[in-house]
Amino acid sequence: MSIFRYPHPPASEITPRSLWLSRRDLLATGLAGAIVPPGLLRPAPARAAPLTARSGGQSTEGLTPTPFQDVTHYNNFYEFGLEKTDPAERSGGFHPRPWTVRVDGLVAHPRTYDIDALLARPLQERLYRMRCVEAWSMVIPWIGFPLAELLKEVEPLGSAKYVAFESVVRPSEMPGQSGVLPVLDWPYVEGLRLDEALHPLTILAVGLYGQTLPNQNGAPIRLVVPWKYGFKGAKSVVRIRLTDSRPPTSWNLRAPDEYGFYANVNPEVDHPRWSQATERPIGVRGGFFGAARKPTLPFNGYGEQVAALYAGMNLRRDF
Ligand SMILES: Nc1nc2c(c(=O)[nH]1)N[C@H]1C(S)=C(S)[C@@H](COP(=O)(O)O)O[C@H]1N2
Ligand SMILES: [Mo]
Repeated sequence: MSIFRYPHPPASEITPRSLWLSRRDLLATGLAGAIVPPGLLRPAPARAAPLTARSGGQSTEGLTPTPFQDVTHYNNFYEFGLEKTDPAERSGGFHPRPWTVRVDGLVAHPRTYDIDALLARPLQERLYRMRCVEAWSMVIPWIGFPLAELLKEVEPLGSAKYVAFESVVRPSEMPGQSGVLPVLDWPYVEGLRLDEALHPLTILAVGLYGQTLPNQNGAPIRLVVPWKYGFKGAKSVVRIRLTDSRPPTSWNLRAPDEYGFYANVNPEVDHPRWSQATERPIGVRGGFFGAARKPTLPFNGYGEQVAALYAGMNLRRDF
């Protein structure tokens, strides 16, 4: 089995240790092209600023937040490398200022938003489950605002049917983007149907745990769609474009038989290489094989709010 054919999840999650170690060696020698300027190897300085938010009003019954240390040190952000620890360790040279988000495409009023203006909006805290397609999960206290707010301001045209998201391309600050490891093409791109994008649960997050977003979590602004697998939540977003056709998405381009466009969390549709029936809560002792492993819920537990979006669809085919 080639780890390059099947890069998600990283080898350390599912492959034999020998294979995992051999890839680490490859990365360490720089053979894979993942050579990091020394300055980027230092951990991110704590530059977070406090954010104030009111409750988003979602039911958070029974949800215990994953410890901050896990939320910020067990990450997927391939622009900084493939290992879970890479984003925290290698994002210290990333500068989330100045930053703008362009919202355009099929809209009446295309606009460029400055990040500081977005941060000055009324912000909400949303305690959401996050379920990675790799079968681990977290509970994260995000701070942000509904994506629908921005979309309504730019006024989607009647012809707009989808929303495309683009993450930043900055190889000088993102060591994973200058590697030649054939995993993903840059920019990282994602997409939603317009009705999914307008759903009140869909937010743009600018912070977590009461402070601005750490670089490794997608500073300064990222998408969060809690009923979908984590990879739908594009990090460090610079462009949001309304389109009339389904936009290409990074993991679907990489392996269309493994990662669908919809990517709704679904315990009944297994990934071709592992079951999606259960998940390993990060930061909970005994999570991997032990008793803490828990059942995965349809739509990640948000079915009551979102199932109607998919009425009449075949969710096995449109996975
Ligand atoms: N630009 C970009 N966005 C990304 C990713 C990535 O590699 N690049 N990884 C995705 C995946 S697979 C997951 S599970 C989540 C992880 O978010 P977190 O590290 O903040 O928990 O980010 C998603 N967004
Ligand atoms: Mo993921």
